[in-house]
Amino acid sequence: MRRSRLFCSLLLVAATGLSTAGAQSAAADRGSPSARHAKPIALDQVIPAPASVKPGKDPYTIGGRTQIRVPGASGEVRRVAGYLADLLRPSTGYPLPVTGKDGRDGIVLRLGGKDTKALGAEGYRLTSTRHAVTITAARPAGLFHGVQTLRQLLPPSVEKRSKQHSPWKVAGGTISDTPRYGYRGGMIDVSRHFFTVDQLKRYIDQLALYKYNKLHLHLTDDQGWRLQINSWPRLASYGGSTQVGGGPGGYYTKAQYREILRYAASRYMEVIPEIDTPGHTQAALASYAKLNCNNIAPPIYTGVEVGFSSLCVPKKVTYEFLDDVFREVAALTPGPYLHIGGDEAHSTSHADYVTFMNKVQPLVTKYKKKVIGWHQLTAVTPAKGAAVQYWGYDKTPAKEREQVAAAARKGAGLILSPADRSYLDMKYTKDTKLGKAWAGYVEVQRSYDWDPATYLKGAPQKSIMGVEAPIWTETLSTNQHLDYMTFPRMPGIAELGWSPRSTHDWNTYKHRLASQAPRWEAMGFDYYRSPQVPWRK
Ligand code: TNX
Repeated sequence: MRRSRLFCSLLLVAATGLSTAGAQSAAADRGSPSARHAKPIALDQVIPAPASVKPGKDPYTIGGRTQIRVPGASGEVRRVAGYLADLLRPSTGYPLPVTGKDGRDGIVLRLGGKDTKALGAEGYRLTSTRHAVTITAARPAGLFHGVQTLRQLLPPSVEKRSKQHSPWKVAGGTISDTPRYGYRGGMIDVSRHFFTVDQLKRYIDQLALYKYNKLHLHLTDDQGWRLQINSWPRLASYGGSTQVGGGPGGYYTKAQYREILRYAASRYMEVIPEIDTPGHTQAALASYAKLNCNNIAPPIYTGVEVGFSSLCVPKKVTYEFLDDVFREVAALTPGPYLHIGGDEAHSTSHADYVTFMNKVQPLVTKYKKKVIGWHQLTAVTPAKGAAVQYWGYDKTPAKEREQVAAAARKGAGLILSPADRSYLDMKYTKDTKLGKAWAGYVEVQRSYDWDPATYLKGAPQKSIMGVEAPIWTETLSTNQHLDYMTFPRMPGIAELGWSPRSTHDWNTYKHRLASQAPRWEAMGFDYYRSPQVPWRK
């Protein structure tokens, strides 16, 4: 009897993640004297590292009478204030009313005003004094990013959804912060394994914590077509009916896709839909016999090989099909980009690939969208305004790299997602049970320690749009799987995209990263306990 009780309480501790929470946060949870006197988190401990930090004197303390002020604010600023209130109310237990009344105390979200121009579309300034924490920005996205910073300045237990007894102090001083790059993307492969709308919302929230602003959805591949297309209904109903391993798969109705977009937009994240072509198309080929050169529909695929399928390049119907798909996807998607894939088309001849891409890019621009393609797209001239996504790794031949750099010199934008740095599905070490290893093992330091500005030799600075962290899901099917591969690498890619190069330093970063763990635990996120990171026991 005794033994089983002990066992139960041990289980409980493990389930709440308290066993590995930082000593400081555990003390904070209990409201112990040491917690009450605990120093607030220093302003420069945030991930991604802020562009500029000036420490001040007294901290601000959120209390039972704190109000969230949005003086004279638009609906959008009120929404950001509401989002902040929803974050803070459960753990603080305070009412934190949102008010339009101006005042010098409380938490103040202020849009526009003098000196905000330089903050740009996404920057913010956070000033903390004894009386108030004020977040100022030129645009609502900046306020949202400022709120993420404020979150990280409060004790980790702020992330719990029940009342905690921490002193809710924010260190005094000023942060002025703007991103290094405008493109900071996360990609999730919903084809190999299907993830529900709620799972995507959870992933969006994880990305938003670290100021990502793009969500690239890999919607189609050999193993599943995941978006309803009215003019070709079997794509989703049949092509979406399974996944790797033969499970039931699934797809998003148009209403569900809009719901994902709406949720992403509420986190200031733009959705980039990908329809992968001409390879990675078995789900489409299986759904419609006429898309195949031999008019025979192959079986739907549930394995994990790549490079065996191709749309039929000579057939007219191929382009009618893509015209229909792009028209419907473009109509659903407010963002400027449509990703057309183009990777690993190993069963399309080079000549066919060139013919295909030259015909298909205009189908995207026709619907007023800009093209993004994986870097193989540089085998042709990318359309005007197009971006190419580099996913090479240390073994990528120099000739291939140079082809991409040359396209960038001619005006193509460049998104960097080197597989041996930013691929979240790569194993950390040989012992990692999940993931793949074709680009090598990617431990946390390797993932963090590179510079987007110099990574691709010969690419001009102005071509570099930013970075992306893709998570491919051949081996990943649950939230726990995603968490384990995402954390702790995803925050590092965020920092490469946001923070000035001058802040880049593994030896200080690894400590900042370690202090994120109690937050992940408070939110119920699993993570890989990398021996490279000095986690607090
Ligand atoms: C390469 S990266 C792929 C994907 C796989 C991934 C697995 C890219 C554009 N294509 O089809 O899922 O590797 O790591």
